[in-house]
Amino acid sequence: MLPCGVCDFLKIGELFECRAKSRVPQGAKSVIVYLFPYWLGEEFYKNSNISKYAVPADYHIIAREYLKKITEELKMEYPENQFEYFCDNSPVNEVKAAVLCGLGVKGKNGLLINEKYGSFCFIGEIVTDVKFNYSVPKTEECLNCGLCVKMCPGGALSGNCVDKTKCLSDITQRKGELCEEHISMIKNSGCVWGCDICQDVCPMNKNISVTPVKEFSESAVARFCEGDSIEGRAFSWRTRKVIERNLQYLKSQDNLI
Ligand code: B12
Repeated sequence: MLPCGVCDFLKIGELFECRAKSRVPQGAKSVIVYLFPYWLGEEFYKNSNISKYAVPADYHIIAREYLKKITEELKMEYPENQFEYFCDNSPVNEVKAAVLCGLGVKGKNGLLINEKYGSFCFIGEIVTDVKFNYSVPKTEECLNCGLCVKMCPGGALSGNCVDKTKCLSDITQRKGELCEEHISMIKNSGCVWGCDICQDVCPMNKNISVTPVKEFSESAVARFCEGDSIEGRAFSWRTRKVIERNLQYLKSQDNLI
């Protein structure tokens, strides 16, 4: 069973500007948030050169399949009401929504940390005009150890927010040639897509459970090599050019590729 909770839509606050915003139901009252854990176990990532979130098949596709099915069932039960599902490309601040739904705490790295699955969870949600019973948010906070802030390679974390311009995950996704500083950040990380450093150092990610989502474990590929297919992978939206450019940066220093 996927971890799930409900929060008051009005508590989400300002919605992100995006195309999906127009799909939010009029008079929305509840956000039903689901977590899609993706941790596969330490062993799995030993030789990996991509971020853990990009190891399984594209989560957008898998999470949306689950959300679509749940939405259809809800529509059958509440034929007079509206239900719309979102994942990532969403007007909803998903970390905030998951916190409000009692699904975990927000770490200093800006991510939702669930008690059982750590921060290695994707977030998806259904917005509806039905008023369901709201879940109770956690009263605890993250451990406040500050390791994520300290170890972030770009100094992107301040403890309150993420400076996207300095976040290595964002840097790996940019198009065109990168500056020397950013190239060396990629080389040092040994990772050609995304970044997990702020999650890997988090003590709340120790002894977490592996994913119950079989679509993630069955599709997992821990490495990206030159010429590999990008179809159905989390990095495909950025085209092969970007990830292969990063691969060349690593190759040029004979790093792990
Ligand atoms: C844009 C984006 C990025 C950008 C910018 C990130 C950022 N935080 O700004 C980049 C490309 C850098 C990125 C990177 C990553 N991302 Co991203 N990203 C998003 C996206 C699409 C929007 C986030 C956003 O713009 N936030 C805006 C800022 C201002 O919000 P904020 O800093 O979190 O919060 C402010 C307020 O909302 C408020 N607030 C926040 N929470 C709460 C809670 C309560 C109760 C209250 C009252 C207030 C409050 O206070 C904050 C300060 O003003 C979300 C999906 C979504 N729709 O939410 C995924 C999402 C956050 N990303 C996700 C992932 C997996 C990642 C990576 C781990 C991928 C990787 N391994 O490389 C990294 C992690 C880097 C990091 N430490 O953030 C997951 C996170 C899952 C989780 N467990 O939390 C999400 C939710 C996508 C998903 N559907 O699963 N991401």
